[in-house]
Amino acid sequence: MEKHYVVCPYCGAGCKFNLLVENGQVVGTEPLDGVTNQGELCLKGKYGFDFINDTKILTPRLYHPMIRRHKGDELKRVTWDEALDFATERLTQIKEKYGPDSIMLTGSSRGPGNEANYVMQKFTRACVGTNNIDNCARTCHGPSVIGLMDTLGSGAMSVSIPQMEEADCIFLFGYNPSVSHPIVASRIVKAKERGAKIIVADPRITESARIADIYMQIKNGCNVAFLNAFANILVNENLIDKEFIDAHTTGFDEWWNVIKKYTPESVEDVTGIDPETMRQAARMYAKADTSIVGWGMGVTQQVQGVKAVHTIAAIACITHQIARDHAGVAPVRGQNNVQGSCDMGMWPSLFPGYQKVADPKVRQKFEKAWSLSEGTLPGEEGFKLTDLPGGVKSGKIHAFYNFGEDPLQTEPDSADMRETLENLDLLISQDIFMTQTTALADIVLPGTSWGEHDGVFSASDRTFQRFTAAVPPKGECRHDWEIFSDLSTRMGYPMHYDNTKEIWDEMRSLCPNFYGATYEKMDGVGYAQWPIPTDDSNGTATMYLGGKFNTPDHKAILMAHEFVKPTEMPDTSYPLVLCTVREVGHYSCRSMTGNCSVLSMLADEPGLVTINPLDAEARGIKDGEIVYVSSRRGKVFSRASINDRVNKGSVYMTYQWWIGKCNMLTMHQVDPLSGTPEDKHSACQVTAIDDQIWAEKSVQSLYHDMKQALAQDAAPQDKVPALESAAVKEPVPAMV
Ligand SMILES: Nc1nc2c(c(=O)[nH]1)N[C@H]1C(S)=C(S)[C@@H](COP(=O)(O)OP(=O)(O)OC[C@H]3O[C@@H](n4cnc5c(=O)[nH]c(N)nc54)[C@H](O)[C@@H]3O)O[C@H]1N2
Ligand SMILES: Nc1nc2c(c(=O)[nH]1)N[C@H]1C(S)=C(S)[C@@H](COP(=O)(O)OP(=O)(O)OC[C@H]3O[C@@H](n4cnc5c(=O)[nH]c(N)nc54)[C@H](O)[C@@H]3O)O[C@H]1N2
Ligand code: SF4
Ligand SMILES: [Mo]
Repeated sequence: MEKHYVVCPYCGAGCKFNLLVENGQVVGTEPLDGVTNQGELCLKGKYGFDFINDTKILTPRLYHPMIRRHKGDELKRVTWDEALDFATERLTQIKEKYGPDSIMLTGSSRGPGNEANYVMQKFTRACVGTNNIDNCARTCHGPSVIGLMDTLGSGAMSVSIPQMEEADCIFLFGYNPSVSHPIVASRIVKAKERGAKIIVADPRITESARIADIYMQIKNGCNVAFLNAFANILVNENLIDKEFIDAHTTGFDEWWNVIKKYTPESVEDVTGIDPETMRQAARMYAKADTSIVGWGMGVTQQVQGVKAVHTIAAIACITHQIARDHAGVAPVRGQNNVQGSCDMGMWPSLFPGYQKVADPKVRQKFEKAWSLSEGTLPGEEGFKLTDLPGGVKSGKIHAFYNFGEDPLQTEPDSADMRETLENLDLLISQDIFMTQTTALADIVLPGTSWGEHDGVFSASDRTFQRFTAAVPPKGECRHDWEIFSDLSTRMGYPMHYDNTKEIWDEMRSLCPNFYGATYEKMDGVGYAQWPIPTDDSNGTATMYLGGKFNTPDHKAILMAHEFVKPTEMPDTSYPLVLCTVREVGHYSCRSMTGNCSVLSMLADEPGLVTINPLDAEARGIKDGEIVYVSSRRGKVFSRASINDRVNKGSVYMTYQWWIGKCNMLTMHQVDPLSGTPEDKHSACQVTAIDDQIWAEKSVQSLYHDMKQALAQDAAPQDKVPALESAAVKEPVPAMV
């Protein structure tokens, strides 16, 4: 049996393991002693591998390039030459007619790795000539990156994942690690066993809430009010470090001018938290020797996402629970390589290594390295991923190159997103599976999968780790970085690399903070944690040691904001809050987990809508029944899961499902400071369905039809047998 070391392609915990290969097929996994996982794996790491083998459980792998020459044509299998020549012709036409900024691209935070993303952003900037490049961090921890850069000077976790086990207090705010990052959750359990205090603030009673010393069941959408009150207690009870504030921060007086009004009593209506409980939590956090505050989508997918992050940073700074080992801020990044996409400059204002496109000196450096004449690289910030719908409507964006994302499943307001994608002059999709987005593409480019290529991923805590190919590429699939280099060359900007190491070495030569992260250092279970300017260590576990922040004067900037309510509050038509969260066994658009034999058995369509027993009873809904969930944007089937661990007045859906697609219901309303959608808060209604037999059949037939349509798109020449449709006696919700 062959063994090849990899880093997990699911969450950002960065677990290392071997892929076990027999007769050219991946047959299993074996945990390794990686720096973050130390021999442990969660169920996705253990069982999430066989999608590589093209199980066709959900959708087929893409094996060959395809194009549709004219809108409305069927996708047709073509050679690589035909596909890339067609892409060259269409992109060049659009660039000449509407300018380079009419083309938008997005990087992939999943399987491809840092090298492919580096090459894609180089193609975007040097060949297309635009900064319109982004990645799914926009819908995710974008507010953490921006909020922390504003206040501390760097957008990443200030501590490392292993340090979470060593802290004396862990405060989890809008973050559910037992589902999202099980190996981080296991470290939190170990910290608890060691005697650490756990504080949780979340509207749902999560697994972490069950082991918490203080659990606060906050109201949905109250974050800035809650954090302001928490900060208010810290100052009023003198739980702050005045010396640290004076020496290492600026703006305290203006900050306090806002915060001083927010006593816990004054916002109790908004937060739902008894002031005395909040006081105890504030004391616990501030008085512990070392505290880490961890947060997730409960903070960022809100209209005040960046503002909440500013306040969290301020709380850590005024208590000096930062800039020391085991004390700091932990926005634990979601996707396995979303930290990496940001590291590689898949961001409309940043080159690789967080170097600003607006800085002429930085542009000159990249122009020289990329053999461009001076003044060629654009200096204006490009479009964000969530600018796509507006950009297409206003005629500013004409082409979209989608690399390893599935916006039709994962962006809000799917009906509007479908219209956006259909109205583009050109949609290119480069994926490993036939996804809903790829099915709409004019050009489909099949990349090799994780397991079939080499590269480096960045874990959530800035740890670079290498992963290697276990099996050869399937069909005609090519490495993502080869596809970009070939296309760029055809478009007149030649690029050639022989392997990922060449790309990596070019990248680190241009990024001072990554320079010491050599391939040699990252062999096997080796790793490199940035900042790592030189080659003589494994890098930096704790940032800002001694209070030296990455701002121009090395001082943290304290920022405070007034609380504003979420955009769409419940009313008589839509009386419930819809909050969208995660499914433990499935991952994002589920193209990968849905094709794994073990994981696909854990949960299936139409997914669940979790509802409090009182809300279910008021609607005559029984546990396990199919129901309708509707909002101003649409109506879908889901299955009721009655559970008193969710608060009354709110329901929770996961975003993995096609039939029970919560993004049919969410709205395209974003945090103006980051462009991040307000996925955690919109208004909805849940209604019972009398005829359950009809509802079950409708779900099955819709699901079957979608699977069949995607299989047909992936292999237009193969006929897929039809299944008898359910008798439809009333129109079923429209699917997109
Ligand atoms: N199994 C699995 N794991 C995953 C993923 C997956 O799809 N499946 N996705 C990955 C990705 S991309 C990411 S970004 C991470 C995300 O990981 P998390 O950040 O844990 O994501 P969520 O579960 O969406 O939201 C976290 C919590 O926010 C709470 N919340 C909701 N509204 C509010 C509020 O107003 N205030 C506060 N304070 N809390 C609130 C929710 O109840 C939820 O428990 O997970 C990663 N891990
Ligand atoms: N309602 C709601 N919506 C949400 C969220 C929510 O909480 N609620 N969360 C948001 C968050 S935090 C995130 S991060 C986004 C995630 O949104 P996406 O990034 O769209 O989701 P993924 O499933 O990670 O998409 C990865 C795609 O890359 C493909 N892929 C994997 N490996 C490779 C490879 O090696 N090469 C190529 N070319 N393709 C590859 C996969 O098949 C898949 O189609 O979803 C967001 N959407
Ligand atoms: S915790 Fe995350 S990185 Fe680790 S095995 Fe599970 S999904 Fe993979
Ligand atoms: Mo994410």
